[in-house]
Amino acid sequence: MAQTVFGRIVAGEIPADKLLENDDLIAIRDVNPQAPVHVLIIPKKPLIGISDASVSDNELLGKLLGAARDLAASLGLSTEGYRIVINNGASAGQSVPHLHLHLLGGRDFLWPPG
Ligand code: DGP
Repeated sequence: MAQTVFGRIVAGEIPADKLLENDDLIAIRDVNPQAPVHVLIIPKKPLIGISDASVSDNELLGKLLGAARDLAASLGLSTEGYRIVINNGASAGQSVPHLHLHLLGGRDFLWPPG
C-alpha cells in the first residue's frame, strides 16, 4: 500500500504535534482543527479504514477507543462531553486512507452531523 500522510507521520518522516505514542498507536493534534480540541488517534498498522479491520484487529480497535477516552479525560473534556468520529469512505468524508479516530471537544456539537 502506498504510504499515506499518516503513515509518514507514524514513521517520523513528517512532524506532528504528538500527544501520545505507544506500540500500537499515536495521537496527534489535527492540522486543521474543527473544535478547540481536535485530536487524531491513529493505529500504527496501516488499515485503510474500519471496514478493512478484521476480527483479529478487535483488540487494536479497543485500544484506539480507550486511548480516545483517556485523552478526553486528560484534556479535561469528560465533564462537558466530547465526540469521537470515524469517517469511513468517500461519502463519509474520509480524506486520508489510513484509519483514524477524531476526538473533538471544547464546544457544543450539532446532531445530526452534516
Ligand atoms: P478524514 O477527513 O476523516 O480523513 O480526516 C483527516 C484529517 O487529517 C483532517 O481533519 C485533517 C487531518 N490531516 C491531514 N493531513 C494532516 C497532517 O499532515 N498532519 C495533521 N496533524 N493532520 C492532518
